[in-house]
Amino acid sequence: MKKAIRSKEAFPDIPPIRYEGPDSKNPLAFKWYNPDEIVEGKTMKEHLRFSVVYWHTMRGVGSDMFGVGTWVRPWEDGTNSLQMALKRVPVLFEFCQKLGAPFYAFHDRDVAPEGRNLAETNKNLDRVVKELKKLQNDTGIGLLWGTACLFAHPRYMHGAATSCNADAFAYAAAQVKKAIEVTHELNGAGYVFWGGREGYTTLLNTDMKRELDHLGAFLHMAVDWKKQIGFKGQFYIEPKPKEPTKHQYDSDAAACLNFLRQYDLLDDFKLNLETNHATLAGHTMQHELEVAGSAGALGSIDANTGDLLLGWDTDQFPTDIYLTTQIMLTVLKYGGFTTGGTNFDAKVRRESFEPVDLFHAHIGGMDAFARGLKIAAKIRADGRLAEFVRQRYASWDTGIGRQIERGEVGFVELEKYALKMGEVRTNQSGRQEMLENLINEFI
Ligand code: XUL
Ligand code: CO
Repeated sequence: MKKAIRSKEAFPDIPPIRYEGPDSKNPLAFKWYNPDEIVEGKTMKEHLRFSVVYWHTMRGVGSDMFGVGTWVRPWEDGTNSLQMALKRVPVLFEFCQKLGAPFYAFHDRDVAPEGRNLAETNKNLDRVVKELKKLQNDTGIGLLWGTACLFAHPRYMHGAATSCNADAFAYAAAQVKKAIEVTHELNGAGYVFWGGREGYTTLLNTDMKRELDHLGAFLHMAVDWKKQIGFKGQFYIEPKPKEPTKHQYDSDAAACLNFLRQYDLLDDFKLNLETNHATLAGHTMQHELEVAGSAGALGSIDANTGDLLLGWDTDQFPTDIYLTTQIMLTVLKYGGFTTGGTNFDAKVRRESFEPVDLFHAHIGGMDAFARGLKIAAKIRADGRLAEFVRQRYASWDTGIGRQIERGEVGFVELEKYALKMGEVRTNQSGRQEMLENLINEFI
């Protein structure tokens, strides 16, 4: 741990969070996340690559559709000024440092306020980026990914890259150009495109084909710019089916992959998958990870969880060990994170209004993922689950199965084979219940 980053701390009563093991009763200690512990040949820190988000943790206020903010943040002065933006930077780094989170993520407008025009806005951003860079260097904490907020300002009410208004498209292009530049300046490991309003609220007023063509063109411009400035970070698309729009074009992993393929962008993008977005799409997170992983596009995750009894994006901190086990099983299966990480796109509840709640929330999420990682590694070392799946497909390893997979036979040969074979031999039971019991042996 490097030196404390300033004399006047934002969280003076909170010590650096340490690993104390499963028997600890200290709520401000890790029970499972032991950063230097080796799992499958890498430290937990290297596997999980935890990241804190600027938007919820630094800019959230605890408001909802029915009420104003409730969160007490003593360092805030109540303004969205450049001065306040600068004062907020060391708070974020103190938080990450005390928590032991190696990364953070932001939208351009989370870190710096808009000015009277784009030039002034860019100047504000440059000023704050200078500060972010300084504190990154002082603390060793890095930027997991940057992104542009293309959904909050009224100019984007109809969308940004998919707006009916060409001027809005142009403004968004200028904004993303700058956001990629500052992400590059901060040595970001990636850059995310989440299409907040890239969708529609009614098809009565929407030319879907034209909007999708524009989105494809926009992303090509972003790829061109990335290459031109030499930014080596990974581009991601973050799927979400709805909210704030009724339908978002990047609705789920499969829709994103299809879009990227259709517009010849597959080589330049991976996916950043968020649990609550998966559930809003009617999928499990494991499904989304599997769809991305099997296409070679599993990039990063936004770690949170929804409430299945509520139909919206509650962005709660993940605490369900079964969920984190499933996530880590799939992440490990596809080789683990490289540029990506476990980014807590999650917020404390409106009633959890004290600064210390930010620590409880992140500690819980980190411990849940550490536990999921350890359980997943044990299931993999045990090997019974993988062996069951391998056995289930054994008919493809020899004989006619192998010939089909190798493309050596077509309908004519298969008809001949079926006529000779008689009835299909019964295969093994799917054993779902047995496998569910097997997973529970490890939890
Ligand atoms: C919104 C969401 C975004 C993205 C970044 O649901 O997840 O915060 O992660 O724009
Ligand atoms: Co997200």
